[in-house]
Amino acid sequence: MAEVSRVQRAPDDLFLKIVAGEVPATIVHSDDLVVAFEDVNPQAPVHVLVVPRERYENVAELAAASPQALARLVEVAQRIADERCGGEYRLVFNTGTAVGQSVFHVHGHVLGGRDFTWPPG
Ligand code: D5M
Repeated sequence: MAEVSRVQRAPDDLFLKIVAGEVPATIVHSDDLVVAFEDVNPQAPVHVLVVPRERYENVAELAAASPQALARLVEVAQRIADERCGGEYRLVFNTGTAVGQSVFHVHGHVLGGRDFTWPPG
């Protein structure tokens, strides 16, 4: 597996390149607002990333600029979880390096297919 850069900031936006088809990924959903693909380093049996086609750094920026895209992202996350893990899943938006954000193009992690602990580590 290729080494994944720790931090991806604009203009070197890895997920924009995936959306554009310039970097390969296993795409599981694509529409006019969002694209979903398999995480390259899965943390659970189901680990899909859902991203808006447009670049926003975090979920608050996305909510302010395009609530339609955020709503679609959540709808697609739910659909993936319904199909793959009985609708039980964790939807995670890491915001900031301190909590583990490494790609600064907002993405929802759809995680499921195993038991999770709380609080998260
Ligand atoms: O999550 C960033 C996530 O992005 C992390 O779980 C790995 C994943 N990633 C990194 N590069 C790729 C490629 N090329 N394809 C698929 N998934 C990838 P964060 O919340 O920013 O830490």
